[in-house]
Amino acid sequence: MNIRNFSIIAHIDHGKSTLADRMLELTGTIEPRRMQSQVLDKMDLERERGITIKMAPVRMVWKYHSEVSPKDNKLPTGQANNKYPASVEASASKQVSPEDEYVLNLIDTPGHVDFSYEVSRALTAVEGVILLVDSTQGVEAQTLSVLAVAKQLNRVIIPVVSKIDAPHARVQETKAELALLLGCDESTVLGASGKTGEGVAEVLSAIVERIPPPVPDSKDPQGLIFDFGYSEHRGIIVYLRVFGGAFTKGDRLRFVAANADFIALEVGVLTPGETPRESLSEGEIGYIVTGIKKPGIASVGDTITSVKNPSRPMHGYQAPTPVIWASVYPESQDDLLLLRQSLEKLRLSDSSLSYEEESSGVMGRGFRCGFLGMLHLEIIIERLRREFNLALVVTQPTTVYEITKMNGSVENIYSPARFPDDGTAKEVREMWAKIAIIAPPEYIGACTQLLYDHEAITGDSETLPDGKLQISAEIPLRELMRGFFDRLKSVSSGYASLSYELIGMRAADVVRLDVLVAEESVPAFARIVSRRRQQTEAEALVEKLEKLLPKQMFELKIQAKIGGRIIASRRKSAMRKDVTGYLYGGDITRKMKLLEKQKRGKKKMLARGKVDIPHEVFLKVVKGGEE
Ligand SMILES: Nc1nc2c(ncn2[C@@H]2O[C@H](COP(=O)(O)OP(=O)(O)OP(=O)(O)O)[C@@H](O)[C@H]2O)c(=O)[nH]1
Ligand SMILES: [Mg+2]
Repeated sequence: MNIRNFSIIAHIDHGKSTLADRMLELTGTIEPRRMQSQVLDKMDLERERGITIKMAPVRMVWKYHSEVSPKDNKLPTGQANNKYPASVEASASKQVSPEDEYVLNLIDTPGHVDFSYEVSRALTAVEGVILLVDSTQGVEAQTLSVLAVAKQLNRVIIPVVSKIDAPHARVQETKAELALLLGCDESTVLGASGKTGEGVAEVLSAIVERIPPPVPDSKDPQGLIFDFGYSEHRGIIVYLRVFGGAFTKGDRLRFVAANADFIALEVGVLTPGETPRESLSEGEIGYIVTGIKKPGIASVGDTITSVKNPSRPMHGYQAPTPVIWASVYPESQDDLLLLRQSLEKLRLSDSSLSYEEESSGVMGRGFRCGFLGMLHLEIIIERLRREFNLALVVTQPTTVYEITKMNGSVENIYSPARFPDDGTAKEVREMWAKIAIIAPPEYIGACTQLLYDHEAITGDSETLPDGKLQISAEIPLRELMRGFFDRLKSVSSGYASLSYELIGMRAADVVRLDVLVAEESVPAFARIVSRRRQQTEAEALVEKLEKLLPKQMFELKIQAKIGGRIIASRRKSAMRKDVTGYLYGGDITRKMKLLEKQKRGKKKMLARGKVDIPHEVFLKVVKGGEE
């Protein structure tokens, strides 16, 4: 069997999934009547938002003819600009016969920065990548960061310029830019349109010619788990790349790290739906149904082998680092068990989700969850709601703070409510990130201002081949998560792009801001804010709450408190419900009675001081994340 394994990587929206559509069509993998746009984006949320969230493996069969191969396949490495020596090599072409059938295993990846963990996992399963650059946009920040991952793993890179049909496409310029970036000859950069299908056959041929076939790593069965899913009936389904031997239905297999055995209930390939096969052999990408229903056994990066002929474990993955945490509580404590089960299940299809149980006085019991970014948080919460029908309260997300107490003990704090506000901390440290922004020169002023507003330390900048500027800076992660992405997009009319990596803990100048509604502290609204912005944050927050909270039967006091002192407050006037409106006629005593009753009711509520804060208000305060 001739096999080529590859992944498509790019900045968000550069056309990966649409290019994959045309490949699936051209190879006859999906019948035309079942074709739809971005067919690999299967989740409702992916389709609604028009973005890929999860990587998607798919197997295609391509009848290769040497005539459709790109004119110039001789890929010299390290030319003129040798800053990015690319591993672009026509290494496979020697082994290609002029006409043959090839199994092409494609893994489509997400472009959003929150999901870069998906990219790094996908790339461990393949020998080469298609690096797409949108010809209407040029190289953007994530282009550089996904390229860096591909280079680190030493993958063969096929540079392709996408959307060549678009009216504003700058095909030649983008090709030149990409060639400079990779240090390769411009003639080796391909062009394709996922809309018209132009150039797609050439890309498929280049995959056959330039990407090397898989080389077996071991004689004994050896598979690397790069993802897994869960089915109510069949338990955990692992997605794996086979690096040695074969896996056959009915085999007794083993998760090496977890040291757990199971029988392969089914093995198969993804086309893109699950298609059972007798076995999966070396070089292939496919799935195995394990029947295991217990959480905590399957993990990405683990090796699968056979019990009879075990192979050595493969080099796995680094565990993902959550960058923000938020508490998730069921609206009704009756749903606590359901929430726990739902999180367990989600964890089985999203290995980057982490959580632990916690309890808070007012909110009851819930879970402290770690996410890879704001979008990841949003997606998980939305999935909990939709797929498990849960009504939830989610607290203001926060980054981690490392607190050194006066007595020298050190504690990591993931929740504002646990952050000391009484001066017991000797030192507070927080995570910082290194970021790269790429933007056209006319937006650099606005970007620099934004960096300043977010407490960043701006570093070098350099001009890229197409005239855009790349600025590097260091910024507290807290400030990056405070709507930085959205603001950057808005100040640059969408032209600036951003990538980031974590660089370590540094001293933080932050304070805890508490919110009181009707004189009662609402821990879910507590947040940790920069001292520099404490007053503006406090004022904006009470103003926002004044707008969002529904009127009560009494005047509602909304206050912000820092270190025991109220620093901002608002009052929301009471609602006056006309309880006598439906009465007509002259019975004045009846009217008086009703009004009296209303007054008593108000008093009672006031005494209880209890305000039911609607779910949407919690959401809006969380989602806005800032004022
Ligand atoms: N004109 C034109 N538009 C395209 C082409 N390919 C994709 N698009 C459009 O570009 C947008 C993004 O396309 P996707 O294929 O979802 O991009 P993606 O790279 O998969 O995005 P993520 O997975 O979220 O990173 C969609 O609106 C597509 O219709 C193309 O070849 N030509
Ligand atoms: Mg996509």
